Amino acid sequence: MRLPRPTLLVVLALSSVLALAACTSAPAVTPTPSAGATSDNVQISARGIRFEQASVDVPAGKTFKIDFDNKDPGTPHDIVIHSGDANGPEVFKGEVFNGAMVKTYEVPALAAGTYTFVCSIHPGPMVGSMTAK
Ligand SMILES: [Cu+2]
Repeated sequence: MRLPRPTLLVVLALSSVLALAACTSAPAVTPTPSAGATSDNVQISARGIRFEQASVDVPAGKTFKIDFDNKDPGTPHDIVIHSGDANGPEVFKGEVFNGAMVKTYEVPALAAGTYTFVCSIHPGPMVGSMTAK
């Protein structure tokens, strides 16, 4: 006995949806709305236990990425962002890693305002200001 034509179409549509779901469920990458916009990444680098940028501007109200270039071989650094000054609430903490190496941090959306970024390993000499606008 043959299936009525509309039923056959539904079965075909369902099976292609399932096939698509099976193909796309594997990657564990978090989807981002602005995928591939690497040129928009904020650039911060560290050399000689100092940040090379005294201040950086970042976009307010949306997630953004920081390319952190640790240029100190064998020396661990990270970037921690505090609201206001360095004693303010921590709003982001990046992974600590040894140089020389570049890692990209994904930072959650920050409200417009002023922030301070520090290295948690060397908070004295490694400090900079960040403006979200
Ligand atoms: Cu450091």
